[in-house]
Amino acid sequence: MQLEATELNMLRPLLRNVAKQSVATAARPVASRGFATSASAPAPTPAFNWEDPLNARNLLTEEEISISETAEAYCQERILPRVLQAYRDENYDRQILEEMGELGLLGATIQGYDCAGVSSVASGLITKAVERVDSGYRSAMSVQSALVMGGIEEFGTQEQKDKFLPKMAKGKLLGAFGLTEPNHGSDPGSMEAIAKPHPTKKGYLSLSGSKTWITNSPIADVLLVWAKYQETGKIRGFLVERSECPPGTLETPAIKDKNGLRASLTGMIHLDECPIPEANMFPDVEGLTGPFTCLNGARYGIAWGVMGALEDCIARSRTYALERKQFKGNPIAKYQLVQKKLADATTDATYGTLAALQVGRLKDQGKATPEMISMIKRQNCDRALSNARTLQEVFGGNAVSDEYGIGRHVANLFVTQTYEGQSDIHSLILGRAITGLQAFV
Ligand code: TGC
Ligand code: FAD
Repeated sequence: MQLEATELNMLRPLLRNVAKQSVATAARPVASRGFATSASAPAPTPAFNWEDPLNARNLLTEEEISISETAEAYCQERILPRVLQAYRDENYDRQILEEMGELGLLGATIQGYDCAGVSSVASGLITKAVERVDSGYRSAMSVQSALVMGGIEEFGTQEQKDKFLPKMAKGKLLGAFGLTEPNHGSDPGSMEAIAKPHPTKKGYLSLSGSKTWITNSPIADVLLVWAKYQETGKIRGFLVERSECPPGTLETPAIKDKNGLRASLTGMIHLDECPIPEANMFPDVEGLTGPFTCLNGARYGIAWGVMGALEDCIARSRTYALERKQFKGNPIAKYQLVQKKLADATTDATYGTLAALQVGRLKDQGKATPEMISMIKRQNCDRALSNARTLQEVFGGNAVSDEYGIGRHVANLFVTQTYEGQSDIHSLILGRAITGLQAFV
């Protein structure tokens, strides 16, 4: 199903205009608008809202609420109807990226280059809206926005920014981020990919090596590949343009038959003496600081996103439990064991969202640390996976049917707990920060 051009046009001005206002009024929380009570009339007791139990909405600006609603409307009306078939077919419709680009959802925190320039919290809300539908769609967006566009914005030359960012913001160029190798996943510092001076082409480097489990790689146009620069032995970032690679120097085979994240394309990157212009290397950043800086943005986004997936699991389970009757015609939602599952999951989704929001606010003030991001990435992924798995039980046998959507989230959430630093790796990052003792030596 394709989004009609007219419908996109209705949504697009909203997000872009909202983003502009957002910059002007970001410091004004919605709460400051009122809810004043008169001295004589007692304030009415607010009702409990199971969809936002601690009223996180109260901490958002009006602009953030509008952006969130625009993203939610697009995701629920336009990509949700496509996901079941895409997941069955193990297919990613590239049109989705262009639609997201039209709406200003790609590279949304970047200022300029045709990007929306929204707050980190607004970008988290977009991510949450997308992952409420499917982690795979969020994955494609995260790689494009945080890992590749974020990397170019942070470390690229002016020429690289001008060349790639506007087209990537529109979804016309698709990015991939190659860090993981077949023999080096949690420990990318030991990577083997290497960039040497090209033996025959002046002004070019020769890039060789293999990357694996790379989101978007089979169809990506721009691949940000991290490799050791032979001259110094230090890790550097290289922008590999598929259209410029001579035959046989770049292969990106798909990894098929995945049992999770099936609505996202995953593959390998094989580089065999691929000529890369020196101008396509990031000029200054050396070592793991480069890829990990990009990962800070993507891990932050995942912490928001998985709360969207968990909220969808809660809503689906609640509806099912209210409708499904067992024992004397009672809805199973009446039984305390079922209620406890919903209470646990709702509590974790609420705490996780508030924690991500706090880190987002600190991020915009320049006060967020990588350890904070490790904390929310780990905790939110772990809680989302554990609760989704428990809520799956509410569906009984029907949980096994893909029509109910819960099994898809559970399988996806295993992946979110694994990529961008598996949860135990983030425990070690936190443990190191807490004790001051290095665990990785
Ligand atoms: P370590 O000594 O800790 O650090 C090496 C250098 O990197 C710097 N650094 C950071 N800089 C910015 N942000 C961060 N979060 C940083 N973490 C570390 C650090 O300051 C140091 O700089 P310098 O100047 O001293 O050299 O390195 P280590 O080798 O001991 O690292 C250990 C560990 C566990 C932290 C690290 O290797 C790790 O995080 N492993 C997990 C690997 C990972 O996250 N891979 C992700 C692959 S990409 C992906 O999964 C995308 S999926 C996308 C999708 O589909 O959504
Ligand atoms: P390993 O590093 O082999 O780890 C296996 C297990 O050992 C884990 O549980 C880990 O926690 C544990 N372990 C490892 N070291 C230690 C230690 N010191 N102490 C205790 N436990 C330890 N990568 C990219 O670069 N770009 C992408 O776009 C990308 N997309 C992905 C998409 C999908 C669908 C998947 C599944 C992965 C993707 N990845 C990507 C790769 C991902 O980042 C890695 O799978 C992840 O970092 C873990 O590496 P590994 O699979 O090699 O596991």
